[in-house]
Amino acid sequence: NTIGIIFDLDGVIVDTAKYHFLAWKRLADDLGFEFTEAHNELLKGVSRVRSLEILLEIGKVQLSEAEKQSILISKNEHYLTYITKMGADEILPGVEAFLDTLDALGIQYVLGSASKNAPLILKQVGLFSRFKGIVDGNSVSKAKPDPEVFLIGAQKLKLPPKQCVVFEDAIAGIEAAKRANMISVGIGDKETLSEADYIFNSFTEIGSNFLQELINR
Ligand code: B16
Ligand code: MG
Repeated sequence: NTIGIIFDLDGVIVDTAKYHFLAWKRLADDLGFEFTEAHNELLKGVSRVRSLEILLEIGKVQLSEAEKQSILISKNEHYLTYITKMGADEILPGVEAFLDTLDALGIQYVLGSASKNAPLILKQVGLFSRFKGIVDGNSVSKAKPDPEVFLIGAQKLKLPPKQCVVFEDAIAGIEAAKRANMISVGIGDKETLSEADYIFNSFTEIGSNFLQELINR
């Protein structure tokens, strides 16, 4: 069976969660409440607008629409100061070797991320041109766990959903893959991602026969 791969970005290809954290924390400091790394877990895989809603719930702060818009702009400005300093050394372990294997086997892959900054980040780390297509926060109207992002990814791969394999680090992303009727591979904590069809701590853990196993499914 021909398979195609859809990669999430943050937490799978690169760890940009630490930069999202620094940017949101600065805003929380300005608003006068504490924002911790544990709180930041709730924002993984979630859209920028929804992230702000969660942040304001944590701080029990209510803002006008205009104030929210201005915070969203500042947040992204802070975030961009970190992103524009990124380089290839921030690609997560095993990712490039895995892409090399996909290329060697002729398996195509696209990006399926909630981030509006996804193209910039991929260019910063030098991976942009390797992807057959990019589906990001600019091209979807419904955020994960809605399957929209991955269904558009399947169209770019020109494959039916059941032949698509999604690599995700967030619970919302695994749920989106399931709702899209795709095979899901969790990258990260076994307990957190227990709903995934397969789970690995990182790409370095993926054995050489795994892709063949997916093809034979
Ligand atoms: P932006 P992913 C997601 O990326 C992040 O995990 C999430 O924390 C962030 O809020 C979202 O992108 C939106 O990012 O502000 O750059 O549009 O995991 O879907 O690749
Ligand atoms: Mg992610």
